[in-house]
Amino acid sequence: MNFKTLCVLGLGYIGLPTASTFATHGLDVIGVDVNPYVVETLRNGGLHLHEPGLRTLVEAAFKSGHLRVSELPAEADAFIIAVPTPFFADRLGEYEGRIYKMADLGAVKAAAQAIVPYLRKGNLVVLESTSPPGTTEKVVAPILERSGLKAGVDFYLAYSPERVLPGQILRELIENARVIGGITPESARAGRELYATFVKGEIVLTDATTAEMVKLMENTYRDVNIAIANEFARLAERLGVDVWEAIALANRHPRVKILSPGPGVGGHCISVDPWFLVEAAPDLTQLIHTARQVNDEQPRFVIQKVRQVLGELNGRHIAALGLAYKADVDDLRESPAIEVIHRLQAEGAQVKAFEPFKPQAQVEGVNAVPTLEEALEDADLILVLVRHTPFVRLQPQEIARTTKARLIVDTVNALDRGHWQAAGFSLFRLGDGKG
Ligand code: SAJ
Repeated sequence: MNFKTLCVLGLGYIGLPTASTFATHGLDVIGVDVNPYVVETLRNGGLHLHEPGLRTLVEAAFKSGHLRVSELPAEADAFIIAVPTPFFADRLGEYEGRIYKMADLGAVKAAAQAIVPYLRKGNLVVLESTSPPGTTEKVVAPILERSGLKAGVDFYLAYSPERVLPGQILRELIENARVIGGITPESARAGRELYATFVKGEIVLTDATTAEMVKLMENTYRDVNIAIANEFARLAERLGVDVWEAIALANRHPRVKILSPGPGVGGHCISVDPWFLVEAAPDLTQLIHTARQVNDEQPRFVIQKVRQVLGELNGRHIAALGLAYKADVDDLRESPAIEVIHRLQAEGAQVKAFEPFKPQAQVEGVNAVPTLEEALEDADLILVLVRHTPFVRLQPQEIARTTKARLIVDTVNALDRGHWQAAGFSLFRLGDGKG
């Protein structure tokens, strides 16, 4: 095994940085995407997604002469599949009256099929897409075997989850520990040889299904922990307690680390992946299922809070601060902030939203404005939905001069209550039952 050429299928948030990093480490990489817009944009020196440092990395990869992009795969020593695994929008599962979402493996199957004509003896194929347990062995292997070659005998096949945090992808890609699960031990070892090209974190080998499960466990663990934080916030409001204070105090216990409540769980990972475990065994996953429901319902509690502060919402003007799914990123996918805005509008509120990391954002059904001033113009209430650093740094005196609004609902504990009250604002925080 000595991997000199690599074909990466899927040039999204994971595939593109991965392809580029392999290229800058000397492998000849062909990056493949079925979306002609992605391929065209990259060929013309553009970038179809935003991630700190990615532009520099992609430019370096092209400059090295080791990266090219195409709509079709080509022969290579190794293949990496890094395509999305969303859930079906229109197909739901049901177990004892409880509805769950189901994984759509269409893109994984299509990518595996696309490799078949180019697969040769001795090649390595790695699936990186987050997938239900068993996908590598039961879904990907049979498709690749249409080539006439046998998985684990004629070619190596492994699963290796990406664990990088959006906003810190480039650093984490290299530094994080990497789990590689082979359908045979030799396949796992082949995977290690490939990733050792650039991974500085520890590389740990296991079997493919364990590696798939590990990835899902990581994100499910986080989802369940955020759900309990959100439930604590609801409880605190009812019981006259400030949840932010209570969490800070509880976290002084050496073995307690409660996460932060907020307007809900967004993004394309944590709000999706736990469903893969529910789908795998709906009879065994009540806690996981409930946590998903708790987090999905969180926008409703934000509306309730705004209604408490503002009264009737119909015709009232609200400045919504933040559209991204979490702090300091420009990614709007599955964003609870957008869900909150839609719900406010459904109740007749007039919402103007400002997203500092994507001031030109265009979101269906959302009036996104390019400046904070415009959002604040005729607002009756300021609603902070994302804990972006620029919001944490806002100066209350300055804002007091920009807007007539004196009511603030802060869903993410971004603003210091003392400072804002001193400047004449009434600040209400999600989860703060004290005021
Ligand atoms: N959130 C809270 N409270 C918190 C932490 C997060 O409400 O205390 C919300 C965020 O605002 C956001 C959502 O949860 O809406 C998810 O954000 P995140 O930062 O927890 O995670 P992601 O989705 O950006 O990235 C996760 C990471 N997984 C884990 O931390 C276990 C990352 O390492 C994975 O690689 C990524 O999912 C993925 O691709 O699966």
